Amino acid sequence: MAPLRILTAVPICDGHDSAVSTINMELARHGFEVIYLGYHCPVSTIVRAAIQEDIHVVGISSYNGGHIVFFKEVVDQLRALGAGDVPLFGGGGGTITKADERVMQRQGTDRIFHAGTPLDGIMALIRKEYGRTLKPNTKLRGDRALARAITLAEQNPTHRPSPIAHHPPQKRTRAFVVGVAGPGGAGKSTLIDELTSRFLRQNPAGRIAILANDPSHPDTGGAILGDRVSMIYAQDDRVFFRSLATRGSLTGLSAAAPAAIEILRASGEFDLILVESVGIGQESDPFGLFGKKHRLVDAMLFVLAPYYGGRLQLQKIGLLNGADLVAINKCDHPMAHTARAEIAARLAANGKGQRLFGTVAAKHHDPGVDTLYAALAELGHLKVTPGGEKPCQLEVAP
Ligand code: B12
Ligand SMILES: Nc1nc2c(ncn2[C@@H]2O[C@H](COP(=O)(O)OP(=O)(O)OP(=O)(O)O)[C@@H](O)[C@H]2O)c(=O)[nH]1
Ligand SMILES: [Mg+2]
Repeated sequence: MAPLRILTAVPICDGHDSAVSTINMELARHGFEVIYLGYHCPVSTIVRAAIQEDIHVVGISSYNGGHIVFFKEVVDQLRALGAGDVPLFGGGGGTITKADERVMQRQGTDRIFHAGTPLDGIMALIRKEYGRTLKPNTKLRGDRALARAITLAEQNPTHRPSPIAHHPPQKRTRAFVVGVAGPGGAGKSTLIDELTSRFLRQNPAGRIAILANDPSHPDTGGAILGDRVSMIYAQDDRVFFRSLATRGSLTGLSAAAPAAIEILRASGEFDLILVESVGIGQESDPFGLFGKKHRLVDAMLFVLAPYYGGRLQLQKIGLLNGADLVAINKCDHPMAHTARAEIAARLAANGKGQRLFGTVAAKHHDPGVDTLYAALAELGHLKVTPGGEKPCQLEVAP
């Protein structure tokens, strides 16, 4: 059976994330895949993620005292969106009493794990009660149908389910597919979120899909799929976001990623599909840029931070030969100036007209990200609302 996928979150107006972090680590250690949303999460964010991630169960860690109302709202919204079969459990130490639990169960919550419950017991119960194989279901509609098609691809990466049968598109859009790769922690997810904000502003009716690959732990098979935590703008109904664990694939992508891209393309729903690789090093070619296998994407954005080492390390990064766009992110770092000069020289030596950008993804409205988005939109012939973004001078010509 494929690993259980669990969505965890802390409710809005609650910053107690220490308990859920412990639970997340324990879940991963027991071979579960955890999609973590972080703290201060509104109900709508949790419900949207539950649907798009096609998880087995939602787990909420709540300490702010609002659990009776909050859990009920999650159940109600899941039901309203045709996902009433998705179970919900939670914990909150001594703040959720046994009497509260009884009320919550009547309102649709499955169970509460109270203070003092041993972690091993929690894990064993989750495996026993919530482990099941998610099956094809022709009754599913919209994002849920799309999400289930990707789940089936994860179960059998060589099988190509027909998403159209499940998900008749309202319109037929030709998607521009961009691979986003780079070392772990360079800011890929943060940058994707900022690019998403520009897409949403400039395409008032368009949709964007994000496929975020994260590594499975080689020892346990579990995974913390944490790319959603870096996302602010991507918490929007016009964004379809799916996290994929690599499950032993060493390419930098889940083995199901090619099928997932195909499913998203074939749905006709999306103008832009961004595929984030796991944090990768010097020898990967996740998107098949160099001709040994089928090329998965229409363009590739390589993201790196200024502290990559030195010139020699740059020479070793093969993807710098194939990237269409290169972003030096974290340009607020003191080494950014040197990095720009070194990378510009590296790209100039390639002689392929690759474009280099300096970005600070951690800053909203960063002009470097504006310029990068403009270049991406131009490459993909994406709609750009006039006046949406002002040009800026940060681009470095290689
Ligand atoms: C640590 C802590 C903090 C830390 C938080 C650090 C962090 N990043 O999480 C700090 C010091 C920052 C803090 C701050 C505050 N805290 Co505080 N905090 C606690 C404390 C001591 C422990 C909570 C905890 O992490 N427990 C560890 C977990 C692992 O164990 P557990 O709670 O027993 O949970 C078990 C199960 O429920 C289960 N579980 C829990 N969650 C989940 C989720 C899933 C999916 C699953 C499967 C299982 C599960 O796991 C455990 C297994 O045994 C509690 C008191 C207490 N003893 O519970 C107060 C407590 C929660 N805090 C409280 C308060 C009031 C606050 C503040 C508002 C204080 C203030 N005035 O500033 C702030 C608010 C912060 C914010 N932004 O939200 C109150 C809440 C009262 C209420 N709701 O009515 C408590 C109860 C203290 C009290 N008695 O007054 N707090
Ligand atoms: N100072 C600074 N920090 C940034 C910038 N962009 C992202 N970060 C921070 O860098 C950390 C990693 O960012 P992510 O977006 O998660 O990086 P990632 O490349 O997606 O990471 P993986 O998916 O784990 O490989 C986060 O704490 C971000 O807030 C930036 O421009 N400047
Ligand atoms: Mg990431």
